[in-house]
Amino acid sequence: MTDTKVYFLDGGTLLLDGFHVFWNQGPGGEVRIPAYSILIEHAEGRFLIDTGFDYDHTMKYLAFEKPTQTQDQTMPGALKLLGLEPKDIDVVFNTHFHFDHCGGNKFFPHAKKVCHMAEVPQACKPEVFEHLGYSDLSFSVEAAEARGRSHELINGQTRENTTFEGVEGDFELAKGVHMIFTPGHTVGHYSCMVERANDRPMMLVLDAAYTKRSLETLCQASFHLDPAAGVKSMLKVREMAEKHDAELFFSHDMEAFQTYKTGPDFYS
Ligand code: 5PN
Ligand code: ZN
Ligand code: ZN
Repeated sequence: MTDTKVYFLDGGTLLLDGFHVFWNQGPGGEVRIPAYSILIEHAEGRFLIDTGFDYDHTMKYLAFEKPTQTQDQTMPGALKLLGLEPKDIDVVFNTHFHFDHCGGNKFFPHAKKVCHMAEVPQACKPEVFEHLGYSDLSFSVEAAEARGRSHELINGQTRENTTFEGVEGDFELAKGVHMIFTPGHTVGHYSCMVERANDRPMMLVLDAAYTKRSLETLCQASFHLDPAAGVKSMLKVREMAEKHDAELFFSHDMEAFQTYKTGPDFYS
């Protein structure tokens, strides 16, 4: 039995105002944040958690975020650094459908797709203030049709190859890969804790807390559905991380990300 390996797939950067990263706290000003996906190589298969942003989509709908993405930071490019191709991925799990987490789904028509059962319906009919977050609909024929954007499906997506298995609550995606339901940021957001054979578990906080400071001060991003639920989810992540002595990894913290292993380097 092979030990589980965790790879961070660098997906480039986006620019946000400090008041978006730290809701009602700031300080304001330009903050460049990383975006990444996570590959879990497991005895039960290759699991990809999120798929980053699509550069062209971001330039079309969110050009003010001044995206940067090299070839090596595209989904196929990042996998190639590990000697892999999109077809090598067995399961894609989307923590939520914000554009910076599902832009590369189009490269995985063959993979099994899993997400919270309420996320696709929410992407089909988001709250008015969620439209920009749920702007990349290339992950789902159902969502693109519901939003009148079927013309953006140019990668051979079909209902069949963009259908998700819906899950709810806390569950194990594979042995030792614990999906933790952390709603608030979105209706069906998940964080993930991965057990390792010879080291502390990894707590992948995802967008429940963009940065280390966010979790420490319970300050969520301004992009959220339910801020009170978001605070509860941050407390849940803190408690679980403490209980299991887990190492914390944040979704959009440039200072922290610069210390993470990326490319062919992995955690095990
Ligand atoms: C990086 C980023 N930019 C904008 C939005 C948004 O409107 O909802 C989520 C989000 C982002 O993660
Ligand atoms: Zn998000
Ligand atoms: Zn995000």
